[in-house]
Amino acid sequence: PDLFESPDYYNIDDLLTDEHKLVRSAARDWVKREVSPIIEEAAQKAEFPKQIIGGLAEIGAFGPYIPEEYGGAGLDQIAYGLIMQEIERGDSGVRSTASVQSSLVMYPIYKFGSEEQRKKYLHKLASGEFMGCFGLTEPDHGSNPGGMVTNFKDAGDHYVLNGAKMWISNSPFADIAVVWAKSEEGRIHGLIVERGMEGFSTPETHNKWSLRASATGELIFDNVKVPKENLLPNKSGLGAPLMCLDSARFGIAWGAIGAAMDCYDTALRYAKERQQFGKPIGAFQLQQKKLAEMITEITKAQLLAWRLGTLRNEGKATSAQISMAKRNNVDMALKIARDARQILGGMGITGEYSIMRHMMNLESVVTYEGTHDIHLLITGLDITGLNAFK
Ligand code: TGC
Ligand code: FAD
Repeated sequence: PDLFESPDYYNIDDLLTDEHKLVRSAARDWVKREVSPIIEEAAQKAEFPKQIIGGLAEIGAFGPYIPEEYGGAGLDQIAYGLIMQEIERGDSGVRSTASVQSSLVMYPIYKFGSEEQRKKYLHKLASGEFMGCFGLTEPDHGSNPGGMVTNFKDAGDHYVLNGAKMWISNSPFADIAVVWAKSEEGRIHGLIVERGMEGFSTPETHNKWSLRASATGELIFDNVKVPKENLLPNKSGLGAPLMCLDSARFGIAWGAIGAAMDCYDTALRYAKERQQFGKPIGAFQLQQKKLAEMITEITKAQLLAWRLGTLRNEGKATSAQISMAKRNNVDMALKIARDARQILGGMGITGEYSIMRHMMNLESVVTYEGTHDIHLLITGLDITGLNAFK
């Protein structure tokens, strides 16, 4: 059965292949069945619902575009985007787990790893037997990861890793961490650090008001001995983690549309049913303005994401184009969540509806993977050639 019930104001479905629609239906069906019924309670309790890991693997959310020979789903970029959209319709925190596993853990191992590393980790990550996390951000280096101080020294048959990472999605339960650290020469490299290595700990970050169903923590390295074969050999420099971010940011540009669609769907239905002053609140111009602007912005975001997907499929999307879509689409979703919350009045602040959870989640999404400001500066640099960062 065609499970698609969602805004498609510009018939964007006509731009999708049958495979895209099939992948989307499977993801949407799974989110409805397995995520929507449990996610509110998980968020209220601030617990990552580990029971959904197997389902995420089954819908191809772990490594959608990683080739099948390495356990991935072997899909194209638009299918990857649609899976992220459907997951984030459920919850941005669940999408975070999938983004990190796919684009920040599997992708660097696939792209920069040795054949042995690919064979050792990728199948297990695709099936969810192993969960991963990505350590770039540090307490004193967020928007400016190039300033990182985490470092490793050559100690003969192994490296010795020291430093700390902060705000790391999945860290409290991850089996492996892809960690970015500087060599003695000051060059950034990726290292695979495994849970259980002596001196490696992952304390959880508590009391978040956002992404409560996603576990966030630190990565602390106190003279951790990392075997030399755990260094990703095929790319170094800040460009390596930034390539991972390009892939994750692309997925987020699609994911945010899912959160926005869920808020819009909920607000539209509510506005048609809720009566005040003798008529549905959807009959008042002020509420129609909100709803009409929402569908306009969702439609623009869908077109941006679809076009970016075709460019990524052709290997032609630039990082700056990805920044524009991430920034626009997350900002769009956050504004829609805020307006949708108002349409629901007092009901909008309760856990009976998903809107307030989306709104709080999106406050993280607008900050992680490059803040709203940073992505604007990337566009600014791209169009002027003048660097306003430093
Ligand atoms: P800059 O001098 O511009 O660049 C350093 C080197 O990297 C190259 N490069 C890229 N390469 C590949 N892809 C890209 N997108 C690239 N962007 C730049 C560049 O050519 C250069 O190469 P080389 O050979 O000349 O050395 O670097 P910068 O230090 O000025 O910083 C640039 C800036 C600010 C844009 C960048 O650092 C940045 O994007 N900052 C934001 C940090 C960020 O996004 N952190 C995210 C952490 S992970 C996360 O949040 C996960 S959330 C969980 C989830 O996804 O759900
Ligand atoms: P800062 O860099 O200190 O920025 C603070 C403010 O200053 C922002 O408004 C920013 O836009 C502004 N600013 C900074 N520099 C400039 C400038 N040059 N010009 C103008 N304004 C500027 N990181 C990981 O590595 N892995 C993860 O899995 C991960 N998961 C995360 C999960 C959550 C829930 C959160 C909240 C964050 C996560 N992050 C992760 C970290 C995230 O990427 C950083 O929070 C983000 O890059 C911003 O860094 P910061 O928080 O240090 O803010």
